[in-house]
Amino acid sequence: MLYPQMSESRTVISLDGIWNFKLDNGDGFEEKWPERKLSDARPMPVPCSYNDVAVDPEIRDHIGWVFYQRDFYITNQMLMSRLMLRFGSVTHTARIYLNGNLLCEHKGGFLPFEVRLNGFARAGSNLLTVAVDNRVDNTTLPAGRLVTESYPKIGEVTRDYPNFDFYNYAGIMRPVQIYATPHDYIEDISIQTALDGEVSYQIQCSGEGKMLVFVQDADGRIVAWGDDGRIVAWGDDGRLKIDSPVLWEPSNPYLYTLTVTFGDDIYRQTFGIRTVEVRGGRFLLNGKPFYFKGFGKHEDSPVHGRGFDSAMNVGDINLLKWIGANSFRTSHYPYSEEMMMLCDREGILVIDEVPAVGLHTGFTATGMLGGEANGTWTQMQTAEHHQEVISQMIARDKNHPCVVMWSVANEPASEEDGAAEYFRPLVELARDCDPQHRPVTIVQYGGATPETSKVSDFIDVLCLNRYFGWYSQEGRLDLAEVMLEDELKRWTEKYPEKPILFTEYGADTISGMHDVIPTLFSEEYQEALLAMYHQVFDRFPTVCGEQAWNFADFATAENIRRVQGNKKGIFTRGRKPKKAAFSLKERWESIPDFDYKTGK
Ligand code: GCB
Repeated sequence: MLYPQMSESRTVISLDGIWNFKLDNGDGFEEKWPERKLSDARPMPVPCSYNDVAVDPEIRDHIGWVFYQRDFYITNQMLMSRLMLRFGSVTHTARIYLNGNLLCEHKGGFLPFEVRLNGFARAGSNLLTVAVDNRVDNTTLPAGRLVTESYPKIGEVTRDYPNFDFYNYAGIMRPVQIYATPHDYIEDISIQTALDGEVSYQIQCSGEGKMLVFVQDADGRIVAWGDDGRIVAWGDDGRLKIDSPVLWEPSNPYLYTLTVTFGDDIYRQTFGIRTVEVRGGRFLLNGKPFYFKGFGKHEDSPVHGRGFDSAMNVGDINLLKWIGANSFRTSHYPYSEEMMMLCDREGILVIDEVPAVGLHTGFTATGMLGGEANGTWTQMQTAEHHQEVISQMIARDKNHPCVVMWSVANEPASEEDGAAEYFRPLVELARDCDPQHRPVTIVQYGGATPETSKVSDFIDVLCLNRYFGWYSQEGRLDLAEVMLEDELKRWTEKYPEKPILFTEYGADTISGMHDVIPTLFSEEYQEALLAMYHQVFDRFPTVCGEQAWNFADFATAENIRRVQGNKKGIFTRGRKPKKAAFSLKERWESIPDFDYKTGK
């Protein structure tokens, strides 16, 4: 799926700004709210989560539908083009209405979708209404539990328990755009590269036209020509060769641009020349053993919630560079397309994760769940939607050089009966969807050991989230260390050919809380715990990286394990460093991106 872009043939108009907003009173659809101006509406920024801006518990904790609305003008001339309305993401379910007519419904809160406006939009004023539902249950990703309970005096109360440890922010979270293209247009582009400069491309078009393809380097010089002026219908495949290619690497994220002209349409797709491969227990970038240094992150900040915020994104990338990191995981959902483009440009490697979190009926991280052990794969009704989000994420992100691995889930019940049957087809799907054949992983929690995991045989990299010294052996780093080392030994004995990446390890830490003896929640304990993990990682050659949990403190649902959110950040929610940030900086600045453990 192509990102909307201005070119000689394309126009993009932003619909971001202040929209009207209203909670559904339960009758919004029956009363046909999309047909007229919302009465008693309040202002709501787009893009943004609605929860924190409203300063109103009724809105923050609302369960179910809300309505957004705005009008916009269209000219006669615009109607002559192919006109699309595109949402970067609406969390979690959206119904889009134009002038009262339902245009489309979309499920899944973290990926873009678009709908054609021709035939529905009219010259002049148009009324756009977006209804948004934030409910999560055993059919959604992420998964949750909708529970109705009865209370004395109050009666029935419905609560929606997220089966995941981040606040269930909702709304129109990413940019909304209208874009226009010619009627015969470029629909999709896929690019694959090799280290010798060979570039293969597949172009999908709608209609018929003259095709012209060429590549420019970062200074705009044309360095390779592909097809030159043939008439093609519906698409084209080809190969071209760039002499003396400059490779994309974290220290030099060099980008080329493939320009495609098809009839009157022009689209420019950036790409980097790099390869990714897993071989002999190593993760290879451009054929060299790479060491991941970084974090699991969240799209999370005060006021915006999970809403797109380019200042926050650029600031976070700069903090990653300050601390010596070279990578992050998009825990626990695909991040904005704008963030992916930034990582391409800034040389940050990304593990791209679908929103498959909460696939564990026995999971208790929110302190409120708990369920049937071994019941996950009979209770969850997510398999079909899981396929959708995998193929949509890969279709969206396949050309990004920054993306080096796909994560098909975070901490599912991979030790339970039925896990292999559930996941094997999904891992195969991810492999089939990706023209670049990146490695595929499933991030596994402590309950899935080398002995119990039912998915480790068919994933490429063992991604482990471990909390020895926090959720177990709390306060006893000596015990935590032997447990961690023992488990790592067992993983490496069973899977000597698979690299191991630590995708989570950490401790809740209250910024400003200090102690001479490193006690739980103190800045000193966080620092000591990370140092202990690092010593153990350094004893194992197939540990190919460390991504601490979390980059910054973040909001979660209310529960007794969380004090105004999860405090495992190395930075506070306002991005101030805790003590551990300085020791991480020292360590990571001394670890090279390549050949850390090969002694070269
Ligand atoms: C995990 C989850 C992550 C939580 C973290 C924690 O294993 O993957 O979403 O936030 O633990 O801090 O408990």
